[in-house]
Amino acid sequence: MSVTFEPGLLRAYFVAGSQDVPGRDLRQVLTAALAAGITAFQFRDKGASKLSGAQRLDLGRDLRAQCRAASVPFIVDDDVDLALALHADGIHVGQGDQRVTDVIDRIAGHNMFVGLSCSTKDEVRTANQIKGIDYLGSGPILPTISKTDADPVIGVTGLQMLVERSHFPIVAIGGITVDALPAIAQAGAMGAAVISLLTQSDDIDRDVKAIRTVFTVK
Ligand code: TZP
Ligand code: MG
Repeated sequence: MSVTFEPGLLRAYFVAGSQDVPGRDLRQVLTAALAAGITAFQFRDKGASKLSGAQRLDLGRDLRAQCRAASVPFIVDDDVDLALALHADGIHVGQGDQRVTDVIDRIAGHNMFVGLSCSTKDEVRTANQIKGIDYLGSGPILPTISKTDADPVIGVTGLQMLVERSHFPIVAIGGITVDALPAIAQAGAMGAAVISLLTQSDDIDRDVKAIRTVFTVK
């Protein structure tokens, strides 16, 4: 059974790949994050990842199984073949990745939801015309250490501008700290997508609960 999309899934959205937990096992970090109550997980194994294709598939299978057992949606970043192989619930694509319309065509019939990164008004305007998108990811809200080729910081003001124009629910991403959460919610985001807040946390349970407290189901 795959998880169907609903905006509440965006509340506490954990993103990670092997490159985000050097010297550690992502399975263990995900176990803690799931136990703490994340509402979605995106497998984003890229950039400085040292995994081979076979290792990525292996790791992905385990992470996928963990999410399934917790009834939390499992989303794959920017790799349709991997998403299909892992029977992901969703796929997320960036502006520089495969064209979102091609991705939507390829996953037809696979019951997968679609997220698209948008950081400008023009990108949101274009996305609004595309049938098959379920949510947008927007940022970076603040400077990030987790993505070397990140777009310029848009801030909470930029986020609010995108929220006002978007036909889709938006999850905010990039440099998000616990302190930044109230302003992000105020700007109209449905949730926060985070890497380092959780991969570098000394208390994952506390930090996931902090996110969930700010983004309550509307
Ligand atoms: N896309 C825009 S910023 C970013 C991604 C994947 C990285 C987010 O990581 P962090 O550690 O939460 O800033
Ligand atoms: Mg692979």
